[in-house]
Amino acid sequence: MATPPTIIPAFQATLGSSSHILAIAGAGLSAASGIPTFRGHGGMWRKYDAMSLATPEGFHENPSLVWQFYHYRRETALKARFNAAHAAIASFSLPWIRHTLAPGSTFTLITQNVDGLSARALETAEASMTIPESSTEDQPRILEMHGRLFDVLCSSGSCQHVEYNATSPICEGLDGTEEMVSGGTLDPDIPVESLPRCSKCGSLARPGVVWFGEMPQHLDTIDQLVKRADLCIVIGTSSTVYPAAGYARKIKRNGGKVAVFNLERSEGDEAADYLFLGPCEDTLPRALG
Ligand code: BV8
Ligand code: ZN
Repeated sequence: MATPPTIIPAFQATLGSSSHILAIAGAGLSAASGIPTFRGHGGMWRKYDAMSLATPEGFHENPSLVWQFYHYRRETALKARFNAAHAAIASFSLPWIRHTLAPGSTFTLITQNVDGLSARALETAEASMTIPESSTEDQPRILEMHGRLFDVLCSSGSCQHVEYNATSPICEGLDGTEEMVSGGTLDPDIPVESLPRCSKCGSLARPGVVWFGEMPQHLDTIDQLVKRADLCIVIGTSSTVYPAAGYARKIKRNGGKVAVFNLERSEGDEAADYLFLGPCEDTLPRALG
């Protein structure tokens, strides 16, 4: 189903009449930056079993395998640059830009991605212009609900130390393993002593991402924002992981509108009011332009 040319003016008319806009993003938003998605061709879950790597049990079972997987993703994200879709969302997050298309509206990006690229795009957008003092907003511009690759937590359960750590490599023991991991092989025998340690107590550290079975971050804020949203923009996600996958349906049920930006058809997009099929790095800058 091609995207009809009339879709952009129609979508922008809806932007103009929306008061509280939410964007829900997934791995497809970062695909053009060279970050592999989970389920598509070349997707990470194709090569690795998500449920054995992205779970607390998997980490407990074999921290060496899990750390190689996340070290590979850290190194990939460190080399990546945000793309035109990240930049379009970042500009739209700035009220004095957004209000030309959506006067008086509020906006938050809720991202499932842990690569930090949306935050980098937002920092660049904010730094590139002087922020008019009138723009003080009480709503967050971005919520990283599945955590961040560069947050490193103590896994001891008692120390609770968290730090932002973007060093490459994070530790000697993982250095150079990214080549193997990208080929789909993991070395189960990196000794646990050579894995990242908590800088406070020396216990084994873990990546600061939300694993399956763990509580996503910022849920209370997200639930409030979903309740009052009247437009949901769904970008580059298969909409298969909850609770993120349920937000668009909730907003639709509350009488709001839904726009989906995806390379191909995705779960629940038949309920969308606007369906932009194609690479979001092309479609999104045009729709929010
Ligand atoms: C939880 C971080 C308790 C780690 C990830 C109902 C309610 C609540 C929970 C559940 C429920 N039912 C089941 C559950 C449990 C579970 C779950 O959803 N399981 C699934 C398998 C059914 N959920 C959880 O465990 C969550 N926690 O439930 O806590 C609770 C209870 C009640 C209420 C609240 C909480 C925690 C889940 C978090 C897991 N962590 N990531 C890491 O990254 O390693 S999940 C990971 O996969 C992503 O973060 C993302 O969330 C998810 C889905 O991936 P996508 O981003 O969609 O990527 P995917 O590859 O699938 O698709 C890419 C899409 O992009 C495709 O559609 C493709 O066509 C498109 N695309 C590609 N290129 C482009 C493009 N589109 C546009 N342009 C392009 N260029
Ligand atoms: Zn510690």
